[in-house]
Amino acid sequence: MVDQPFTRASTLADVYAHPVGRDVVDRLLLAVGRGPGVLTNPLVRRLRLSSVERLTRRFTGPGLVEAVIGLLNSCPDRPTAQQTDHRWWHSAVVYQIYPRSFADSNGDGIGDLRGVTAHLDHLAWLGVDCIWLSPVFDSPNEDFGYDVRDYRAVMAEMGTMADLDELIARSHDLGIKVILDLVVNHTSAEHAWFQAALADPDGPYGKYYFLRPGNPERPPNNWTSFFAGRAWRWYPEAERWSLHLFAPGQPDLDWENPAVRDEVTGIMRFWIDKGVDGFRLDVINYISKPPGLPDGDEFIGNLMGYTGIEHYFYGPHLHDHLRQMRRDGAPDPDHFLVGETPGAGIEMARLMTNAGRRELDVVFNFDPLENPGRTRFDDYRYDLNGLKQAWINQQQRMVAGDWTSLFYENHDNPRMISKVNPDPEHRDAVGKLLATLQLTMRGTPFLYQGQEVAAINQPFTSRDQLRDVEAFRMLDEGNDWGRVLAGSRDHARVPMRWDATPGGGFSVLADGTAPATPWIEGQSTDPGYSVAEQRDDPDSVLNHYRQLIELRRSTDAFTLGEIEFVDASRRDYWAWYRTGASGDRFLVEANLTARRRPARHRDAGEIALGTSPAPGSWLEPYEAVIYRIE
Ligand code: ISL
Ligand code: CA
Repeated sequence: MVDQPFTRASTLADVYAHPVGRDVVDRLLLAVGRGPGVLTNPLVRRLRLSSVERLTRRFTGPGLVEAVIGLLNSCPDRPTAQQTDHRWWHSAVVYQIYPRSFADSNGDGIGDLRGVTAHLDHLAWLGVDCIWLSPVFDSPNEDFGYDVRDYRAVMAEMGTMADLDELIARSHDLGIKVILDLVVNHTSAEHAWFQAALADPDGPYGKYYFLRPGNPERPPNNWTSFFAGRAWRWYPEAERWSLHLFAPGQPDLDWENPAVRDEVTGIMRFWIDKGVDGFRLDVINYISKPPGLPDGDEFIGNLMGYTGIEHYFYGPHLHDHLRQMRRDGAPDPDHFLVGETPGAGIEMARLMTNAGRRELDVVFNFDPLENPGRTRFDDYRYDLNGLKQAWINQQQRMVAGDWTSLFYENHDNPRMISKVNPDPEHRDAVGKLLATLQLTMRGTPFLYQGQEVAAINQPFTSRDQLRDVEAFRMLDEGNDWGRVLAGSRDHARVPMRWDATPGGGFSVLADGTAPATPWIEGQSTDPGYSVAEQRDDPDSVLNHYRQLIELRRSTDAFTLGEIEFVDASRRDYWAWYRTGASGDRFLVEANLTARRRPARHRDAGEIALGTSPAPGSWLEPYEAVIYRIE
């Protein structure tokens, strides 16, 4: 039975019946390019963990089964299913802004808050309901704001607190909510807390972090960083190792310390009192680390790419901490809490977000972003059948009180059009297809700046065109250029293109003087893909996004409406019904490939919105069409 403690005598069926066990098995299968189907085989399900270890010991080593048993026995929680009230964020379209690359109002080549405010009319015109700002707090910018030096001060390059107050007020005037990016798994090493910790490692602030005495030649464990290299930095002045899952300048906070938790909930209340409508919580599933910080299993580390990840991607007190953030930091259910949770699966997501749990509202599940067995550093063509399988699986497992985010892009990932098909001939069709899938699926869509104008990856040719600490550390660690280029976060961080002028209107100075060179330069400047050019073209990707959002707003079918997939087993093709409580009913059908294929529902009803100028008995390459069912 699932509620007995797990032992080596437990079967794979027992493991799979545990929410976290199911996610872990699915994740391990994904990593080796397999789907969950193998767990339907009764012979496989009856296997005891001891047999699994004997069968796989040759290449998994001794630690995998022990790691799974330990993880499952530390997670007693079971999912809830509690109906919830309709909140604004169930129906919202969210737009992520990376302010550094959105718009520069003072000509220093760095995007800023006044630049965002100057373009809120674009977002209101597009029809988005909420903006998520990537970090704007004071930071030395080793990781462009994801290394916070002061949580209650605005980064100098971004502007002033008055500018942020103005942005929030103007957004609210336009009916647009504002959520801020809150990075509290770690701070910058320049944060006053960390400086105080180094000055007095055994004092109160020393306990805010993971500072460990020891031999300067040997870190306390074998964990590696997401930015290449080991996850420890030695500070001779303090004679201490400091844990950093990310860059060396991003020391991890110790959330087992109640003082840290109180600091965070205080920061949340400070920004909510200033009118902020919620937070996107950076790598929030990493905040609970197990006592003793045990070594990571080598096999898991090699498979997942990061040694030690099994110990913290879903730590023992994660839910306690999330519940405290909700209770003490953002108690109003209309304050939207979005968890960035790399590595967390569907069951873990439900345990973090079901309404009955009083933790978060939605999380980002990254699994659909790559095809099974792939990472963003693999240069491959993304097969949209993979998205179809992942989203259908997720939708069919959601119960009352569950909700999900829907996204393809953000400031950490390459552009989805380039992943699906980089052929310029298909750029618009793929852009409109992706827009249709994302904006008619069931969940809260998160658009990333540039996605609405069919932004694509950049043909970077050398390291000096890049700016991202992750890319630099990967190159320094010997990763080849092709891998770094394929997955570089810089693709998504080049300046927004507002018009057809040479600089794309990114830096606009009131007095017309020439602005500074942008902090990073875009390499692809093909005509027709700036906001102004797309706005003027009724057939543009931008106008398709606007029409989709307008259609979404006109009915309850695409927000809270039920979803029912049809022809789900038909490869390269995807169709579903959306039916609102109002009785509004639509059918979406899409061709997931560059090859024409038969349309199957042309007679479903009149076309509410389509991507082909002359819909016939065939679906054109990447054609997506929405029929209104009478
Ligand atoms: O997806 C990942 C690991 O599975 C990483 O690529 C990614 O860094 C991870 O999602 C965490 O990203 C967030 O935290 C980082 C910051 O650099 C990213 O920009 C942020 O989105 C550290 O704060
Ligand atoms: Ca600026």
